[in-house]
Amino acid sequence: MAAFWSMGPGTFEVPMSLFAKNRQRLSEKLQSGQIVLLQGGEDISHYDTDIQYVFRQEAYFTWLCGVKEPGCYFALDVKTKKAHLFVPHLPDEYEVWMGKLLTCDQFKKIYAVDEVHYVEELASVLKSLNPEALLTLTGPNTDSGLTAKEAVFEGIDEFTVDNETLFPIIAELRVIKTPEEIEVMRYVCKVSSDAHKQVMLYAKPGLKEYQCESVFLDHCYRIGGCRHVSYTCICGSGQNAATLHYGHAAAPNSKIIEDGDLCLFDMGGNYAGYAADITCTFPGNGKFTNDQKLVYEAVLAARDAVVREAKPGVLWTDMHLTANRSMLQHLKDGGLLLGDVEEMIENGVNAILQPHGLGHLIGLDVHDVGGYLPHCPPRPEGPLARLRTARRLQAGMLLTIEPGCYFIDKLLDRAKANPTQARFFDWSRVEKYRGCGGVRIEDDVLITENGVENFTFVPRTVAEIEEHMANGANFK
Ligand SMILES: [Mn+2]
Repeated sequence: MAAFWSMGPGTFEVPMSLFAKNRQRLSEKLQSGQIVLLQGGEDISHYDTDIQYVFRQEAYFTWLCGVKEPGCYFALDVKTKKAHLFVPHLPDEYEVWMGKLLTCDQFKKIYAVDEVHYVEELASVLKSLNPEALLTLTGPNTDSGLTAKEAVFEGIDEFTVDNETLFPIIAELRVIKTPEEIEVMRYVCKVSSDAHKQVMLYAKPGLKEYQCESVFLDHCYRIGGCRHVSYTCICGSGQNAATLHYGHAAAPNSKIIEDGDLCLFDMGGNYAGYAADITCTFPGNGKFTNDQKLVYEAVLAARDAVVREAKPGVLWTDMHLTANRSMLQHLKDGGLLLGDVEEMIENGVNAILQPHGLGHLIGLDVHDVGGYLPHCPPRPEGPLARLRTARRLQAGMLLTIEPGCYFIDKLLDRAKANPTQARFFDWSRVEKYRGCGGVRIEDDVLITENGVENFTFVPRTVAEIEEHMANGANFK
């Protein structure tokens, strides 16, 4: 029987052939004599205690082999195409606390690899393979500024190590998803979409934001088998909707949802390491006010414009501006903004209302790798510098499309004090929006040969949201 990983009946079966295909794609880019060597993640303790975080595997390691355990290494011999997994040799005593230890043979079957050895055999096994070079992985994460951790082991100095070749190749391969990866993404996006719909049924004034968060977590885990979410849930209601990274430890989604609040909930499940990242904005009481509707539909127009225009060959920077233009035009038609839309963009009005980029690559990392590789357009200067990629779209990329419009006091004050920007706002209207938070609509989409396939299935129009919520807590 073909090997797969799942969380049991009813959850998605991730075939181990997904990872074998990734190895195949990688070895096609490399040369005989090279051996790829990656070191997986380690268990991490809570400070000086003996309590550990639930282990989450490092993403490049997952991409190469799908191995779930900490403390492993993985080698891919390009000449023979053989996959070698190295697992920690745990003491017998371990069985008392952690359960039966797997044998090397069992690991071999579970992960469908050619050879399994203990980590202590790493140097001797690699020596017997007689590589011209070990390719290790290190390079910058352009979102965090941190660096991928290079494999090290005792005895590595006896090998020729090349730590430059691998990174741009493997990062680029991660950008274009295989059909097998696309199916995992489709699943995690569906589970996350359904979880958002449950939240919208449950939400009502008087609840705390985290009670809605818990409905999301429950659905993703209980129904979808997603033990993790991809990032800390952002569940802002009212003014909190304008705090882009709300939900952190000092602001733990604990406000009470008031009648009349908009809820901006940005949450995504994680399955087998693959991430979803979806945002829904809806009225806590189930009915949009006219003012809320204007802003919501401006953001929806931006989303729709990108879904219409995104396709292979198009620049992501152009999609960002397409979204901005649609939103500004809609707000102008609604009387919030004044003047010419192109002039608004020249003067940075778009970045006052939407300080973040249109979206990002998504996959094994929620902000996935490959945004600014050496062969890609560099990070733009000026107002587009916040974009996480400036690439031309290609079929097989997965991205989020997440336009937003926020009423952030600090930015509005700045615009009001700046005559080149202030003239574009009808302040008698805009002032009334202070404190109301904002709107974001975030979909996860696949770029296909013809355009876009949307993996997000949630109520999106005002009518759809109000109709869906009418089946929920507000109207029972
Ligand atoms: Mn996102």
